[in-house]
Amino acid sequence: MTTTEHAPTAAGSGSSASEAFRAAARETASVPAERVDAVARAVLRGVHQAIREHDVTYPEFQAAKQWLMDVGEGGEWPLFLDVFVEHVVEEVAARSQDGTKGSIQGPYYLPDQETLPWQTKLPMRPDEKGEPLVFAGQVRDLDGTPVAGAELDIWHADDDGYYSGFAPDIPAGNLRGVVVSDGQGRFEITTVQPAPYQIPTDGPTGKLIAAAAWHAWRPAHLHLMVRAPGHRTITTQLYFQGGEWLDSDVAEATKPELVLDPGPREDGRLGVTYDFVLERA
Ligand code: MBD
Ligand code: FE
Repeated sequence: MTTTEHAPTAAGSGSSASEAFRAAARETASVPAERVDAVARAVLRGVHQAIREHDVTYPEFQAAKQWLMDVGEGGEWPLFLDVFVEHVVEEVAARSQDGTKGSIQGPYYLPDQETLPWQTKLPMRPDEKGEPLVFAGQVRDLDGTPVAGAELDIWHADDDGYYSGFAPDIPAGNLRGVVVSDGQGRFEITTVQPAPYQIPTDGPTGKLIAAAAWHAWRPAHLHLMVRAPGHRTITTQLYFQGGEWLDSDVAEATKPELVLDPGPREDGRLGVTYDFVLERA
């Protein structure tokens, strides 16, 4: 890590994540009353149980109320929920999913990034820090047929662990792009290795983590959404063998199938291949 002078504040990254969430087009679920009743009741029952089990006091209840207000006012609900809850939603979705394993999307996806050819370098600063990495592979369907023209929407943190669009001083679109696979489903993306990500320590999510004496780290990762007409979109993350926090991700979003092990290529650069397998929709 560099100095903390330019470290994004929670106020910066948290509220930007809230804005990105509000801006994203999504299906609005119309949830029947029976289901709201069942799920909301179960959530409340869990809270009631925790209070009884732990003899929660009035001052603790008021502190919790203050903290919940702070999360909302700080715009950190997307951050908090994606770190502590999304992995279970993904686990349930994965019950009916074949092909490449999914993982959580997290709060830092931005749509409509630059479209790039199958063999490409991600948009980066001329002096982008970090170990160059060549990430290559093929997109196939469950039968092994290559998927031509698949879109690999990729985004990841920089060598300081910060995401463009959610940190000051990083150009828009940095280390983001939509790479289109070639006629044989192939892609070859040059980028730099991301650093591990730390939840901002100055916001309510970070304060909870510190108050509970947990750690605030996610292992280094690449985010990907892989789309192709007629196929089910996969949202996933790829990690790095031997990387710090791989076995204690605060977001509990690692899976053994999603760990890359880069090695030196013939041209001397660090490289790794990973093939994606898509289900038919
Ligand atoms: C991240 O970079 C991330 O991927 C998740 C899931 C949550 C917070 C930050
Ligand atoms: Fe991330």
